[in-house]
Amino acid sequence: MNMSEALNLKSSTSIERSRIAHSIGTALDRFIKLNQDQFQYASGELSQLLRDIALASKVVNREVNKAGLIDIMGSAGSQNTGGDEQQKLDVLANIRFTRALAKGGEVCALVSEESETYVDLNNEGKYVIAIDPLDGSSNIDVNVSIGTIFSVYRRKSPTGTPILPIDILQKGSEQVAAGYVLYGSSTMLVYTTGHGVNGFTYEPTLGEYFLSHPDMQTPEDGKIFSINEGLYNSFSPGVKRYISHCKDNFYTGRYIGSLVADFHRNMLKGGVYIYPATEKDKNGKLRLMYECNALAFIAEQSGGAATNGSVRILDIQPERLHQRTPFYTGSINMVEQAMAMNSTNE
Ligand code: FDP
Repeated sequence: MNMSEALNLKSSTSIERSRIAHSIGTALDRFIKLNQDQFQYASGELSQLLRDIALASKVVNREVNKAGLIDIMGSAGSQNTGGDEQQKLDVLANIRFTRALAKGGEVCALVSEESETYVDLNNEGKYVIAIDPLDGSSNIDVNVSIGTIFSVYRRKSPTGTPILPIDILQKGSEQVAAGYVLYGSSTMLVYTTGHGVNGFTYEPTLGEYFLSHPDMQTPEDGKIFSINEGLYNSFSPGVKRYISHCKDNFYTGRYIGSLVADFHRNMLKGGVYIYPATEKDKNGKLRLMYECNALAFIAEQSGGAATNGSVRILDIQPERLHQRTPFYTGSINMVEQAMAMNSTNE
């Protein structure tokens, strides 16, 4: 009998692996550190910034989970830049993210759905953030999934100088990182730095995100179409044609009305999400800088697509902070088909 047989080492390892300890994915902090070198300007600040966002999202997650138990549901009695009624949790989430990013020091300016102008944070910071702190807010009071969406840009002007419009109004193609947090049946953080998309699930008892969805891929095709059909009468003939195409082919209609949740489901299962121009909103409803750009970057990084119906979202030059855009995103073949039907005249 050799030494390891005598000590029964083999069997103790196999028992531990197979029966006792199910392996869990790499912790987010560790994953960020391990992959820091992928980022061309690697100096640790972007990594720290992503950690700041993750930390703030844990605080927001705690608050979202307490909704109903303490007085944080319902209207805050104010309106945001788009004239939408602000919910208390919208305001709270905005404060949490702004504070975390201000404390971190890596961000010089923050663009948020909840603030009219950009927020000046720290002139020494190298990054600009565009964020929707709590998206899908009309779903807060009814316990339906909501999300946070963020885009990260490198500032163009030298650090230590005042922020310029060129720092803020950057095209989506200039994002250096983007992601979202989905506060759903479990809470997930999904992000990209331009090297694929990875998803992390929050383990509340350990207070940490763990890699659960490595290298996420949007299927090239799908059978789900997500659109607010209540607005059907105000859609263009092209969009109506595409909806008929979906129905003729017995696709499944799924629309939560929380962009992050609809996007996430379609990325996992294959599908298309469309918020088109309507008679009332000629540029659609969604915001280019803090909703569509981040999701477009993630869509492309996972093999999907994102356009405004004719132009790639990431190529649109923003002219205003709160600019809206029609949004078509999801499985590449479905987005292309919807665009083709859009371009055909009545
Ligand atoms: P909400 O107004 O609830 O914040 O971003 C805005 C958004 O939600 C998206 O999350 C959602 O997909 C969309 O609007 C829903 O709009 P409709 O109610 O017009 O369908």
